[in-house]
Amino acid sequence: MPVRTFRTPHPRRSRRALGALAASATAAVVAAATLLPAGQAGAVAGSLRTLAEAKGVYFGTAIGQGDLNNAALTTVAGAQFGMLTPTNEMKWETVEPSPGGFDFGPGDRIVAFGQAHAMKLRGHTLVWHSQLPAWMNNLPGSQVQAAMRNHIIATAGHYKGKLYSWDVVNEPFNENGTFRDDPFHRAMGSGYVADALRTAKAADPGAKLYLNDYNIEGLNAKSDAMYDLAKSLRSQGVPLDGVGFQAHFVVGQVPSSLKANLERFTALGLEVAITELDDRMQLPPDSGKLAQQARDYASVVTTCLAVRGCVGLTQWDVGDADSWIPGTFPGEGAGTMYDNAYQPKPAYHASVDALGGSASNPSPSPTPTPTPTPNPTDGVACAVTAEPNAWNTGLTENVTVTNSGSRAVNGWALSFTLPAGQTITGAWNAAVVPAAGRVTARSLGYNGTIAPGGSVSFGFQASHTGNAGPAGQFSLNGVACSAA
Ligand code: 9MR
Repeated sequence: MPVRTFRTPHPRRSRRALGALAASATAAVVAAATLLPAGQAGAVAGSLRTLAEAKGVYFGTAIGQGDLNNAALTTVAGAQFGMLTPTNEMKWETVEPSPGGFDFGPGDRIVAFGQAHAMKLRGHTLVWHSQLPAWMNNLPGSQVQAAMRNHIIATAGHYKGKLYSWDVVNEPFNENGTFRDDPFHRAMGSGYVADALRTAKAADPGAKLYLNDYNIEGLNAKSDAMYDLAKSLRSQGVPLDGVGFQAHFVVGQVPSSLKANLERFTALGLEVAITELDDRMQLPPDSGKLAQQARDYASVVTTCLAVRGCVGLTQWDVGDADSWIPGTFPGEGAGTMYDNAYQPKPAYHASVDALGGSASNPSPSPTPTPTPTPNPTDGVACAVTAEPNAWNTGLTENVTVTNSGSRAVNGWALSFTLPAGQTITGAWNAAVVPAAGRVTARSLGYNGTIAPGGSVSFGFQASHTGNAGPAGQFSLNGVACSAA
């Protein structure tokens, strides 16, 4: 069967209007949310998130600021997913609509939702041919490099320490593997990619830096081009950490070479991630198409789990009602794991099964997250910054730990003391226990290694009773740290 070409959506095309939700279905979803233990937003036993994290990977979703008003959608997002990508809120036209005029409000709202649900965050995207403001499309070539650097420094700088990763460059290639003719390539040639990565590294040294594209999931001319670029960047020492495979699939057409393709990228020392998964079909859905979709989702999840270096999967949008697909591919849709009323579809149950859960028992005891065994302490030295951001009764705190020792730390446990009255209610980029007093944050599957001179950031939210000061007395794998 010929693989259908993925068409780049028109930037101005409006999203499909959200369908009216069946009141009873909404009530059922909201009722399920009341089962959440107080103060543990996000941690639902047997969820995609919990099962994925038990396997050392994340399972994420994408939402936009308009979605924040949809109770059924946000309930599913907060309960089932542990990673969050803003669909449009960190794109250039939103963030810098006029030269040097920045608006981080929409992106900040997505970050706040993620932090409130103890989710990790993917930044999307710094440099992309689409959703550029007119002034950027019309800029003389001689000014493009400075504008690109300024945009990256301001945007990655604003979110510094808060994001797991950035899609630094999105969709650089045409289908035949040549570079797209966009303002960046026209002004700087292919060197714009390295320039953007180096600039992002300087702005947020702790974020994983990614290139991201669609139709590169299987072995083909476009993925060959991405592979050659990634290999060349790595050999030049350009700070590239990962490649994102968007995975906008058509039912029955998941490429059989997905695993082999991901593995050639991880062999370069890169991490890989499925970043925008959906699996569309001709509407209306029927049981045969939904069964094939379930097999497709299961195979993608299974493949990621089987590839060492595949750090996680993100589904693009939460449910079929908020999906971008029908607005771009008229007559097609139903690409997510949740139907128009945010009820789980066969693809959800198949994904749960693939993650080792039991679809017939929605609340199995989760497998304990494997605890990394810290290596010996000789040669370990560390410096820590801890920056709380408080309001009357709560705070979020970003912590960055730098390995100032002589060798890599593999698997870290950072212990610290919370001021009296502070109680942790959630964390991102680390597992933190207990909730008060002397606590320990442990690395997750994807961020356990800190190279000499390197650093890792994580964070938590906490309630407080008046003392909103930073944590103190940090020690890394048992060795006391200095303040950075
Ligand atoms: O989900 C996004 C949708 O709301 C926008 O209308 C569209 C405009 O281009 O972008 C969608 O997200 C895209 C992502 O940023 C990059 N890969 C393809 C995604 C789906 O079009």
